[in-house]
Amino acid sequence: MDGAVGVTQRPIPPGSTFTYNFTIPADQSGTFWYHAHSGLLRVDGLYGGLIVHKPSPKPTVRGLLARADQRELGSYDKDILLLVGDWYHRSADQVYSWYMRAGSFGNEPVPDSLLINGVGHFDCSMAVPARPVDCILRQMNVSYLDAKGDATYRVRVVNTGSVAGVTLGFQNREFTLIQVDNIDVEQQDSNSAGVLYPGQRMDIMLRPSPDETPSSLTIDLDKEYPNPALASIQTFDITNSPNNLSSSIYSSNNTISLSEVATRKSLLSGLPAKAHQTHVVYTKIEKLSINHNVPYGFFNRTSWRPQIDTPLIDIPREKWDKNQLVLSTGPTTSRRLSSDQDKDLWIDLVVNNLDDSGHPFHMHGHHFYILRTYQAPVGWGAYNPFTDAHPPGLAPHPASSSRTDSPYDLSRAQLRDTVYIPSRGHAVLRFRADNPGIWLFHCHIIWHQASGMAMLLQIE
Ligand SMILES: [Cu+2]
Repeated sequence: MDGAVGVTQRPIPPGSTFTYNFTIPADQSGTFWYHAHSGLLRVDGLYGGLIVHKPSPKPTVRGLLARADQRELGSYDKDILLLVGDWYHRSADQVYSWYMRAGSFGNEPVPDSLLINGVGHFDCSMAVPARPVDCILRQMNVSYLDAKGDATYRVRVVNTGSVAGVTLGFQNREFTLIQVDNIDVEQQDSNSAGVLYPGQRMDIMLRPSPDETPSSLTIDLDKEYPNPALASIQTFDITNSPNNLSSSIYSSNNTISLSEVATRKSLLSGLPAKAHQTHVVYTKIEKLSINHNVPYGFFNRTSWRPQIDTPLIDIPREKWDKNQLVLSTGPTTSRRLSSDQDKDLWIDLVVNNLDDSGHPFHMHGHHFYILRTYQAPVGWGAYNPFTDAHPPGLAPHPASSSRTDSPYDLSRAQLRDTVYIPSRGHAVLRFRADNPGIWLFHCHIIWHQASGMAMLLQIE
């Protein structure tokens, strides 16, 4: 019950009720979020946080649930959830109509503003004549982040936005990064971390400020989608401190790069040197004349759209339509070598991004180990392990003649569920196919997802 319309369920009609019933494994906890997976509803605000606490040894005792997390990660005084994302002043349907025409040239619609937990601020005088905003100047006293200076807060950050990555920075406060996409990482101290792309999460422990100096939070929207009318760097006071810090300049030379953060060592121990199966796909936004130069997202030759009304799990495979690109692990009996002692099936998925922009891809149903991401300095940066002797940008392995050695440094693999694949590059993802079903793999930039940048994995 992952909510993927057209794959595992029908859309929930307006005014009706649907109950999601799913079991969370004991080893899965952390910061998640729920959001509509039908059309563009997520953009207009149909989302919220979903926090899973570690099971307590005595779950019947009230209050112990949250404390199980605390014992593991060190104590903290309070949980704070920050749903951070870009925001448009027009409805999602209007924005999408602008994008899905030849005249957009495939340039993604640039956001007008940004929201934290549904609230933002916008300078009315910044609105451009081409896009008038019904705007009233109002002094608001909103506490975006009520984190008093004398306590430690576990701040859970989710990028709930449509297109832009965000970097978070704190002035006069230090934090420890503890989780990325609800997975424990080797802890790191800083006052800034990014880039957090749509769909991704990070958990930090925000420490007390040493001398109760007023502090602030700065959010920096990725410059990939610049809008001259939008202040891409915005500062928010922490607590309703009397000092207005908005004019002060925030800087950090110590920003944690989330794409390089080390997953906690113990979580890498089960990662095998080789996978049983390797699948290779290519993805790109294409403006084809056959589609009147309107941008559509593709995997290989297929642009995904949900099969009308009926989810794939209810349709025999021979009746799936031409918009469904499905990679299948095949029947369980034929999939493993007889010599294989390991009962688990491991899959390598090589995703080549032939596009001029990067894409944050999310896989339903599984976390995956990112063995490698690569961006080509020149050319396409594509990798096909069936035809290429070694991945581009990597020297041939000294012992590659044996063909058993991994070309990847497995000790640096990152366990996540949403990976940013750079432009003209690729990612190699390895995952344990232990969750049977049909799972969507899609770009989390909503305009790309809606225009077809998605495919399916069938785990049998
Ligand atoms: Cu994308």
